Amino acid sequence: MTQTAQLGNALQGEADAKLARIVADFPILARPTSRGKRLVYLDSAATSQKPRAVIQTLVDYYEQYNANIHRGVYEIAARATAEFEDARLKVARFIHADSSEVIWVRNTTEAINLVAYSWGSTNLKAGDAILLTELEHHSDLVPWQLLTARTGAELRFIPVDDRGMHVLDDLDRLLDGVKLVGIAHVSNALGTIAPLDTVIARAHAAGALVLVDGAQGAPHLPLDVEALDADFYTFSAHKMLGPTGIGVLYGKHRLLDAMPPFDSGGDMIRKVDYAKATFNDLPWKFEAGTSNIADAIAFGAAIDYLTGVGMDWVREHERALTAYALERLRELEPRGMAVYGPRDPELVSGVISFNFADIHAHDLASVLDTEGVCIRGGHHCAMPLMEKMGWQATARASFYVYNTQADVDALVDGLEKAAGIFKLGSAASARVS
Ligand code: C6P
Repeated sequence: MTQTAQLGNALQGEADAKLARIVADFPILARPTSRGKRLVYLDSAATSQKPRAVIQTLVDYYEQYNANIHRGVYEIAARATAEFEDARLKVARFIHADSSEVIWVRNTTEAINLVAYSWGSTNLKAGDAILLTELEHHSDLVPWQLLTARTGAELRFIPVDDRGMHVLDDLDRLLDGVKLVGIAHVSNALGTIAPLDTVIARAHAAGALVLVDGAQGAPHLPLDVEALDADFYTFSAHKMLGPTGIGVLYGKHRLLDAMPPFDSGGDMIRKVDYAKATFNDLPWKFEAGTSNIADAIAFGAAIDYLTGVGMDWVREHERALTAYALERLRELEPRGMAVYGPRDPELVSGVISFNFADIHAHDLASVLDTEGVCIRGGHHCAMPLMEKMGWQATARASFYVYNTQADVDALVDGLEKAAGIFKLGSAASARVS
């Protein structure tokens, strides 16, 4: 064996060992399904699994220092406050922001609604426009529909081509009169990575702000909001190894500072009399009422975990897995496999959407479930995109840190089984190519 081949084998061995260690950190992956199958979890775009460290952090909080924050002076209250604010610092470092710019919310959906109400109520009027893309999740569409309906502003869309790639030819014309651009970092339906640098630079040149829906971006791609120059960036902990019920709105300090509160009540005030109130500093101005303390702290543990694994490693692992999956799915093309979205693993992030001949995506998901393989079938909360593309539904496999080539093989085996059940011949044609 040559020295280069030896080095190659050693590196591969190290990579395999790292992946095996990661898989072992997720207790749910070691539990067989009720049919005695290995759990093959390919639905991380919906929600991710949780490593032991995150689960243990929740247990520790409730067993050792459960108390309300920013109020009590006793020991466990002080610890809860310190851990809660420390988790915010971890998030801030993870995305390269200042901790005053990290607002805890329930999830991406709430973060976008916060901006649509708070920023939108004071900054948008009839004659203005909001520009979205045709790839947006309902969470980055419906709040803007409601806002534009309230204000009389216009809603416009950056088109995508039949591979789900943004078409920017008309961008400058589309940006005329636009006050804010809302764009998904990564499409949950097709995996397309948005050309954020171009869109943000041209939006700013046209005087528009940019909100990036990072629900599928922050979990999978290295992120530096300062370098990106996004005005707002939103994400959910549950899609990045953390618990449900906690998420983040990042916003530039001067923008958040100028925005009125969204919710109001305790904790977000500085001084209150019977007639009026003044508000707390950032970030607490936007955090009314008792926060989701335990889940914020456990999100901090998820951030520690991802930092330990390394976000460059996460991206490279998912890129390689996507390349492998695209290759394996190609074997099924003669039987009607149609893969949607950009086919280049450089242009997508860990999501593969497809249809298999005439088998409905829900039927595919049900057959795969009997083999322990979890995928999502449906419209993926992107109904306008589905309609534009002429798809009733798609099947979607999505990857994360704990997925392996064996998981992709299990997916393909399950699809072979579905082909048998639905008696697909070798020359069946795809419903949509
Ligand atoms: N997409 C999926 O299976 P919440 O529910 O607020 O945590 O995230 C909403 C959301 C916003 N934007 C994008 C791009 C998303 O993918 C999601 C959630 C899940 O694709 C559930 S529909």
